[in-house]
Amino acid sequence: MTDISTRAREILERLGAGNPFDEDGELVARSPIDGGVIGRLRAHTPQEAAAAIGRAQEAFELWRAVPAPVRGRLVRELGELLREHKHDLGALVTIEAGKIVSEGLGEVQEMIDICDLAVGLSRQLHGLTIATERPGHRMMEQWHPLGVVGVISAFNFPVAVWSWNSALAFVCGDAVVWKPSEKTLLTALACQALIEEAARRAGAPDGLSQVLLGDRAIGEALVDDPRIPLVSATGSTRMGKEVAPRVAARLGRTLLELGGNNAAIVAPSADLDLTVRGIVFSAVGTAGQRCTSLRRIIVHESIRADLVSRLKAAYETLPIGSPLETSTLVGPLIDEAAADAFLRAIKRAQADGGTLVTGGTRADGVAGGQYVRPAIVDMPEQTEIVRDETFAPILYVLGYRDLDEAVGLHNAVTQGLSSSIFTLNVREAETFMSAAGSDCGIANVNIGPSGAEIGGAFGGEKDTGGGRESGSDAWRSYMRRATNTINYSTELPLAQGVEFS
Ligand code: UN1
Repeated sequence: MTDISTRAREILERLGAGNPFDEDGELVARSPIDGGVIGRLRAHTPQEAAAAIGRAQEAFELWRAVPAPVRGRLVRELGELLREHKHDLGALVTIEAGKIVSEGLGEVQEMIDICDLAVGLSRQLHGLTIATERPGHRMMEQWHPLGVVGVISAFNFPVAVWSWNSALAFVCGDAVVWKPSEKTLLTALACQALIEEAARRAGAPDGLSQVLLGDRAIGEALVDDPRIPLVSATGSTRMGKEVAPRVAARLGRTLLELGGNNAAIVAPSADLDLTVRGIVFSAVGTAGQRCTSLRRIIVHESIRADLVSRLKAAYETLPIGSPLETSTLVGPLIDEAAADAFLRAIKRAQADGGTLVTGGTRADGVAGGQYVRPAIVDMPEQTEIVRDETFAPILYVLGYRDLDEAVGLHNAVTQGLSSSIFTLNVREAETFMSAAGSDCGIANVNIGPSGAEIGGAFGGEKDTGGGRESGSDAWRSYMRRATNTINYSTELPLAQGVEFS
């Protein structure tokens, strides 16, 4: 057994997940750090999935009767456990997803943050009172628990995305059945162990949170089950385009977070030191494997050469290697397919006339892992490969002459998750954030497109799915709205002036 495998097993033990391994299991838990096997796990069958949904449904019926502020206790306990185990869970994220130590810890912090938000929210699930046209009447809205929420999540945020959905779903009175990525099974089991402990402490019903390990068949079990009114799915646009019509065919709801191909406009007035730091974090953080990763720079021609040379210099000092080393800034890609896609995309960009400024090759790292040098490719125009999302650290550079052209290039892709502009010019900043500017769900000024905090609603437009998770009023997706009209008079006036006597 490798050191990494031993370490993962020790962490699972400490987090209360025991020894979940089964030598005959169909699923393989690996670490992208060295590509090594940590252990095998058994997949759930579709029959087991159906039974789990049934148990979640029963738990939901008990849970929805618990007052929301009391439900908040479950999430408070989860937040406490996450604080206590932040170091271990963060390390497991590093081992299983390949994130550097700081980003593994950051992901757990994001979970703690959403728990804090959800606990407060448990006392703030509010509806409106609306003026009625009828005397002696009152009209109002109530938000009720929705049911069992199906969560399908991706490898790149293996624990935070579950928590964004679950923390809100639990305070909203729902149950959650989760299908994590097949690439991040252990972090999912760790979260499940923590939420089960939180449920014991809070006296929440058994079965409120379930995790189902498996492939497509398990995803389909969630997508097609009429007992699941909401499927929240994070992953590729291709996956979302399969999930959405199937859930819609049974008139279920979806909340989709699909891919991204995010850009930053760099205007002539930009503070270039700050801009370079913002760009490098967003383009290279998580080895370019965030939905929010920066993949396109649209820079004013007057500063293009200067920006590119500063970025090249910064890229060439990036420490690449094992994400367990605290000095590393670029860890491995998740698997060989990701590295192949990276190398293929660079070849295509070069064939389109792009100039490889730096990187774009395999890098030394830990034997068995897929390490690459983050790439900058200066492009003559926004060709198809630039408009495609390659989930890897490639940064395409495009030039512009006026802001209209920049916004045009910015919006000329099918994706619409996150975006940013670097400028000290208030007209440009406000134009970029206006309705005529960025068409994304997130539009930032003087920070990159990644690294959103949980207080805002998170999600995108167009091919990125239209869903909104985490902060603001995203909680409403996890509840159903009832409009109530109450007559406290002795008359029965009808709306719209209808007479019926
Ligand atoms: C994702 O990549 O799926 O804004 C989520 C960010 C993180 C979340 C990214 N807070 O980069």
